[in-house]
Amino acid sequence: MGGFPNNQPPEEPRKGRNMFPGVEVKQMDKKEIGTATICMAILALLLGAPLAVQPAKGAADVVALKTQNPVVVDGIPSETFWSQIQPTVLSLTGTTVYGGKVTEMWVRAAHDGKNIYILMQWPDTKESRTSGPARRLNLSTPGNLIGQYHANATHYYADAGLVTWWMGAEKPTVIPATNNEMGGSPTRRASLFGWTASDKAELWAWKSSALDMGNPYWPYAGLDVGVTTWHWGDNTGKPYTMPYSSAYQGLFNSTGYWIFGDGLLHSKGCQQPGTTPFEIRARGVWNGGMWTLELSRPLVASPENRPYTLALEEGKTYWAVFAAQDGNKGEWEEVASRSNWVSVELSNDLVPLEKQIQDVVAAANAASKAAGDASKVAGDAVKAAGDASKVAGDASKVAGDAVKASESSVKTAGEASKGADSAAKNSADAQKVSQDALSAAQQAISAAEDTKKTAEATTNLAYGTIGIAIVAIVVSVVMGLRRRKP
Ligand SMILES: [Ca+2]
Ligand SMILES: [Ca+2]
Repeated sequence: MGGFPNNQPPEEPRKGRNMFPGVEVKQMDKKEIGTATICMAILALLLGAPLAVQPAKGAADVVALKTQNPVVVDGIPSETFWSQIQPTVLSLTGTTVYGGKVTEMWVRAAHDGKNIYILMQWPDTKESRTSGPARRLNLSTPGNLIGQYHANATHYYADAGLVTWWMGAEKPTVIPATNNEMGGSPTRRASLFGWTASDKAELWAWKSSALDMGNPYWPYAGLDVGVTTWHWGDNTGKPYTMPYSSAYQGLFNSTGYWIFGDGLLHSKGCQQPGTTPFEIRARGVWNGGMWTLELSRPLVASPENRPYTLALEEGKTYWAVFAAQDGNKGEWEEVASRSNWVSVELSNDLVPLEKQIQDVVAAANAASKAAGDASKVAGDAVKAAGDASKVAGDASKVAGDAVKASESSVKTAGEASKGADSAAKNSADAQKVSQDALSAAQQAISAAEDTKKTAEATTNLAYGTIGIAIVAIVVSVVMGLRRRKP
């Protein structure tokens, strides 16, 4: 186990030692860290190296910065953004006097607007991925508050990591609780820790056993390797497969504990019918004395799980407990190592490197836009010049046309002038012709008048002749008549 060649976890931590060179470590309840941080900052400035991690803007203990890069929940923090996020070092204490085997934990958080990602790392000298039967000691203790489990080199329990999300709006005042043995009866510890029925929490419980193994080990079920059927609830005996490594998820208060996915596993709590399992993706890798666990969950659960889960929202702060169990040292079920309540903010800020890239891209886009604008202005200028040229061309054409028209006019005028001269000459000729004609006409008239006179004279002469003839005829007749008278 633990054979993940790509995983290069830091060396086993020592108290007060920064496991992440170059990354500023935030440690709760340790005033000296402030001085150390300043020293690191000064050192970084002196070395000319940019600070890899910006101080969190908010006052939250854990600030989940935003990433736009893909995340693989594989227990390997190879995503660049993880190295950009400030780990918070938590001091852990036992949930019973037999707990507290894990004394410190490094927690980082991120989100991408759709899912939250948690990276938990804690020292553990021996990897355990199987659980022997629970051998609980001191059973006379009410609620097993000081419960103890038998463990030795051959009998031990699965190592585990857990997160409790407080579902109330205000900071909780109850004692942190963090395992799947909550609720169920008045003797269980949630009620002994001051929890009431209205104090609710969502629990993510990752165990290094079957749930973690995912491909290529699936299909399998529950917490037992090789089990391929549901073995609790209505689906008992039916086969199911598990799509990926997971943690199990539940809701608890002082009265009970409900695990999502009816029939997923056998639990001392209750199964919650109608809920969907496997909304928590989780994968843990043990290497070199260190567990590295990545977990993720959608910010808003599926509709059927929503009534039992905390709806996470960017920009808001929540309260959580982080815990681990070293099964080799008898930590199991209610015996664990846990933090105090820790505030977790889902920040609007990108991780520093992505912010820098975003700023550079924004600057490049602005420059590109400015260049585009300049290009457009230049284009407009060219177009305006073209328009001006066209106008000038048109003007030139108009001018040319005008010249041409003018020339044509001149020509026309010349021709007109010539025509006028010709006309004048013609007119003069015509006048002469007309005068000649008039003269001829007058002569003709005169001749005609002479002819008329002659004709009149002839006519008169004729009339005279006719008169004479008539007189002659009358005389003849009269004479003739006289001769005939006897
Ligand atoms: Ca990863
Ligand atoms: Ca262990």
